[in-house]
Amino acid sequence: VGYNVAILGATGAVGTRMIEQLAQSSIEVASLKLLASKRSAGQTREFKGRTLIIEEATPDSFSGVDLVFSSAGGSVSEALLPEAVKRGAVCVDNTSAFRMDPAVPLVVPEVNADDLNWHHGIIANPNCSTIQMVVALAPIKAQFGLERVIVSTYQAASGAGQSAWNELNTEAQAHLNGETMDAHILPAKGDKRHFPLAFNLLPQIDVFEADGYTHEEWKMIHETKKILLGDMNAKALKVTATCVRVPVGIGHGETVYFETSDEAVTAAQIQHALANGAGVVLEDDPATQTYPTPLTAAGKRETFVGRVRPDLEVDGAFHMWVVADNLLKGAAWNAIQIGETLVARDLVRVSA
Ligand code: A2P
Ligand code: 11C
Repeated sequence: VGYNVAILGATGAVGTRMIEQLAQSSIEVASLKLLASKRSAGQTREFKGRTLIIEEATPDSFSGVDLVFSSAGGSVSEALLPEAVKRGAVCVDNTSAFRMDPAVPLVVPEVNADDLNWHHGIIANPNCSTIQMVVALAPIKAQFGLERVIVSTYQAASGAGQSAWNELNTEAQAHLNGETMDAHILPAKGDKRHFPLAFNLLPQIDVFEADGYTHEEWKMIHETKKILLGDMNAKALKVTATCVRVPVGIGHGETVYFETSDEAVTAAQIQHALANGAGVVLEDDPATQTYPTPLTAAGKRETFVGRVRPDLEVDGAFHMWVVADNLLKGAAWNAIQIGETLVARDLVRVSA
């Protein structure tokens, strides 16, 4: 009994946490394959007291596998996940490769779990900064309507992968030792120029689009529309984003301005909706300086919200501060939670 599971990208910042979250999940695992590049083949990792050997991922790695969790980069997903589906596996993909495919559900279980019902083998896990924002916005939208969102992000280095996180730590150490900081990865792997993140802020996450927005900002806009309204170009909700990398290891922060459809709604009503929202923890009390931070959110599965207050000039509009562990709710936990939901709804099968 149980499912034959594979984790693709098992050695990465997210893959490592997928192993941990799977071990703690309700999914019954009959067998687990840990897949990565040739570079890591032969290394070992622990799962529930057993030592597993990392294998190089190839199309045939997926023979006999029921459920795949993948976080090895978009091009790896594009090459291997269709092969896995051909072999009968259902894949939960943490990369952006398939998110905007209208035939692929983009799912945050607290928000749109019913979209899992129409999957054809691949389910996309949204971008980390999108996930925590929609978890906080969903209960507000459900009760008071939502017309406009303006978000600014404060994103941790680990969002760009283990190597970017290592780069931040090395730069910080070098700077404190009075040495020059060398940057090779951030702000965006493969872009022309690189800048240190330590003791700095980088207003660029991912590469620039022709319109002057970064691709991360593009994702936050279109993924939010697809998750909340079912259409990546929906006009009924206006969304815009500015994404900034900050010298934090784990935990993305976001300031979110939103306009509801109800001009009479109060901050207390918004706080009540958030306190009862699925996956949300409200930590909001200025009198006791209570609000979430990356350090307090790291290692947790929930999305934390504080600083809820009305806009002083626009009726029905509010500001809030949203924090979550980008590697857990933003990636590994949301993926495993999708897996748990697929199992609970008997959807771990590929249909035409
Ligand atoms: P490897 O460690 O062998 O390079 P991160 O997001 O933290 O940078 O991690 C990326 C993950 O994707 C790692 O597990 C990495 O494995 C894996 N990966 C990178 N390239 C490939 C590939 N061509 N095939 C399979 N896995 C890959
Ligand atoms: C970051 N949000 O912090 C990005 C990483 O689309 O899954 C996640 C990229 C993605 O750099």
